[in-house]
Amino acid sequence: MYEKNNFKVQNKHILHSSIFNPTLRGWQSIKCEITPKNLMYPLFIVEDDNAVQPINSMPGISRYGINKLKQHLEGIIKNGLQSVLLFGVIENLPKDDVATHADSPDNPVMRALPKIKSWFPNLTIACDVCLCPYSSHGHCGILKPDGTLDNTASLKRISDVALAYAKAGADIIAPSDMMDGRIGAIKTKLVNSGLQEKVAILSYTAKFASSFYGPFRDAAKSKPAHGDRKCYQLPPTSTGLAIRAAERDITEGSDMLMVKPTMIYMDILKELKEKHPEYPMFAYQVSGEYAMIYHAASKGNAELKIVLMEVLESIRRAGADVIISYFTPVVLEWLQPKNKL
Ligand code: PB1
Repeated sequence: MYEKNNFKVQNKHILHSSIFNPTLRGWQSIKCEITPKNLMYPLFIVEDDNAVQPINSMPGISRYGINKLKQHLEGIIKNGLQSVLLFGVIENLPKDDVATHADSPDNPVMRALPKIKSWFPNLTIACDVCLCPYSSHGHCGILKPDGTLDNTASLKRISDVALAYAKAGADIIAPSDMMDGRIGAIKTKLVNSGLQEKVAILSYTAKFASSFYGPFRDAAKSKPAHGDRKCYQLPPTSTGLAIRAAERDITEGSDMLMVKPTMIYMDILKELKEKHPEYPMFAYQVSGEYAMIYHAASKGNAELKIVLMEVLESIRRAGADVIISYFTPVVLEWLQPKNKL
């Protein structure tokens, strides 16, 4: 206890002694650190092998053809990139009701996998598995004739696609479809193919029917042709379903969990990490979050490096072990010793 201008401050209420220099402040936030292993980089791959297509809705992000991927990734890998998440985008291949080209030999992800593996053997490759980029109706599963979701048919199709990516070289299968039981269906096919020890599953566990996916749907040409995804993505207001989804996916064999989006779902992130501390928890900073931060900075309303590091460290504080972020390349550049804050 000490007197300060006649106001008594209890010794344990003296906080300034813990934060008066960067080292002391750093010790207060060790679990929030951002290092290369805490980042996963989403990548859009198109059919045209020589294409680089800037995405209007996501300034600074492009779709890449296979022949442009190596050059794009080399510098980022030199800066420490450890993992990527691949999304295929088709423009000329036909889209049909069963998403035939989700796993056809012409699929850009199917063709890119062996090449990326040979170029960068130490890079961990996750593949998003979903039907929406390849289906004529733009939904994430197979539909019944009445236009509602056929969960059973969807499980078969999605697990087939997952197995195809696994056989083509994927290290991680990341099903973003949100069908009930897809983790079990995928795990069963991996086990039956003898791949259960070589391919991990990263479940999009608590993935909400968010309004923050617009730029991605533009980038991946994956907007639903009719209706919305509220019958299979979680209601933004439901914590209970997020908890149940985590229990379900863990029971069915998922190796890692995810919450998506992030900034407005930090309560869910914290709750699921506290309930399942033994599972790596991923947080997907989605396209709408990317665009929001990017435009705020480009309009001069925020200093990108300071705002983005605050956002990423806060996502870590809330419980994320890995953040899936389109900003990964620029953050890895900032983390280089020559550029340390
Ligand atoms: O960055 C993003 O917005 C991610 C969008 C995400 C990709 N996994 C899905 C959201 C959606 O479009 O509904 C794609 C669904 N398979």
